[in-house]
Amino acid sequence: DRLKQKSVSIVQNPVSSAAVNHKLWPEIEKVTMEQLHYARLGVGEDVGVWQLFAEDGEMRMYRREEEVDGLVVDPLKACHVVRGVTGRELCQIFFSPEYRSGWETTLEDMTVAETISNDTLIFMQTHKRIWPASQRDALFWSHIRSVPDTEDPDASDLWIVCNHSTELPQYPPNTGKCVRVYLTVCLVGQTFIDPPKDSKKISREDISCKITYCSVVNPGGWAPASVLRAVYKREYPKFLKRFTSYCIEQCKDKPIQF
Ligand code: 6CM
Repeated sequence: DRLKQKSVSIVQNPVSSAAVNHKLWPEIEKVTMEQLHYARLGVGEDVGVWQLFAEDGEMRMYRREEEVDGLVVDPLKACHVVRGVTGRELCQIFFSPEYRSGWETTLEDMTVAETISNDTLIFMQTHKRIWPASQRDALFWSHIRSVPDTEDPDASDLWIVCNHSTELPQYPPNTGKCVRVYLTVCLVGQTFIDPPKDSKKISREDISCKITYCSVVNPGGWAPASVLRAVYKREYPKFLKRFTSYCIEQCKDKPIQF
């Protein structure tokens, strides 16, 4: 029996994604693990100084003012606690195309440009125009996975979705009315379970999820800094509140997915 268990763990240890043979895989692997590390650093342990710009209940949003070639690329980091949902459920909803229009408030259009595997997709999106700048679009791979919590091996697995800009010959940048943005985004969810009262089955009241959302978006071309910063200040809190309440609503009558 011990032998059997050992061979199972050897087989299951390597990343099991069906995307491993894709040419983007080394990049997907590297960027996802880097983002996970970066997300797990507290705002105090991180390099650079974070400035709190929005707060609502347990939600905290921080940014750092940064510019590259005169373009605003302010890194953003947000932490929140969501009750009644798991990290897996939050990440699944953030990743899956069928839910996107239900929570993504800045979206105009979304297409799955390539299905690499069931956990890795390439999305082509157009976003709403911000006056007076040109409309923006984004082409990015999106990867979802669970990883053991190395800091607390007894805790349940962490779930992460990582989105990162890519290129495809079918979708060249800056050819139509849109300017291409370049993004690196991640959402990490860690599930906590309160011991259920009177040894009853775990219910949604006993679970909560700590989430971290990190984002760096390069606008790709001219956009006035003050307008962009004002839009981010309004849109990011709106996004996180809408996204989390959408997840609670979607999950409430369904069996818990750990
Ligand atoms: O992370 C978020 N969404 C993901 C799924 O769509 C994905 C996409 C990120 C795109 C970020 C580009 C935004 C640039 C365009 C901003 C347009 C603002 C329009 C305002 C309309 C009045 O990672 C959530 C992204 C939330 C952005 C606020």
